[in-house]
Amino acid sequence: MAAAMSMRLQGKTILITGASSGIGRSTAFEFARTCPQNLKLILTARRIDRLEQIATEITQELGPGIKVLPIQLDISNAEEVRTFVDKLPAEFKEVDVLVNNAGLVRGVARAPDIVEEDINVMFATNVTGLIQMTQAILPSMLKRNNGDGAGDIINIGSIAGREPYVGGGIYCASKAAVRSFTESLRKELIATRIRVISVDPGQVETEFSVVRFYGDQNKADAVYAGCEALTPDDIAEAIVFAAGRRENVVVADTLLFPNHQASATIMHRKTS
Ligand code: NDP
Ligand code: 8X3
Repeated sequence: MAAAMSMRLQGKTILITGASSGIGRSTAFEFARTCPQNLKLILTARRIDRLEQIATEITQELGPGIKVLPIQLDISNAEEVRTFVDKLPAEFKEVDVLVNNAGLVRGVARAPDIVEEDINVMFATNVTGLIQMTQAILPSMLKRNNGDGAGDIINIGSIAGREPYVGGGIYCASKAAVRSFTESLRKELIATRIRVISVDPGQVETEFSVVRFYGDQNKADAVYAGCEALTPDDIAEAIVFAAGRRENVVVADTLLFPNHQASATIMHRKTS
């Protein structure tokens, strides 16, 4: 299977948003390790220093078969997203796989105490940013294959988009919006060969909770206490698996839990 996947990914250009950390970073490495012979990776996020470091590490580990282009991009900035494709160098312009991964949660406040800035940032990043990036890349995917279209759009949702929980009013709503947009898009593109793929993780230990608690590492650690969360590599494997299927196979919907999790709020915690 690994050899077939590698063959199918050969020569592709993969664009990953939110590649500076967590799931996005792991996805960059997983693509590179799966197809080290010939692949182009466009890595985007706001922290360009991180992206440059990841690009260096990928090149050191896997050699010249992987071309990595780190680009600073704030996906919540509509103007940056709008002008993004035009600024890509010619050899990276034709994106084959878009991994819409950038996203964040801020706070655990409940209505009516949710900070307006947090509401705006979550929707601008998780929803509007994802939609606008998709709209920026889609036209070139639609032109391929004699007008039949080709390419993969992989949207990272969440269990939170399926099951709203207390203290997640805005984040859950944003991920429900991603789920709804993803399903509309798959239906809208049904006459094309573009695959619309959804990967919904449960609990994954990344910088996600540190961001949620505004940098408070102790509060973030408490989220995972007594649990064995998924690693970002676990999600990256699912993403690359989906992109590496035979062209006629669409991994439309995926939900990944760690073994102790059965819903957004049902976790078994070990007390030692
Ligand atoms: P991390 O915080 O580790 O990574 C988030 C990534 O998103 C970073 O690379 C960050 O880069 C990027 N990002 C955030 N805001 C922006 C922005 N405005 N513009 C561009 N990039 C941005 O968290 P995860 O890896 O866990 O999160 C990745 C995705 O997975 C998110 O969509 C999240 O909602 C989803 N998810 C996470 C789960 C978890 O338990 N961890 C579970 C389910 C879903 P930078 O700060 O450099 O811009
Ligand atoms: C992240 C999972 O349940 O912590 O999307 O919100 S959850």
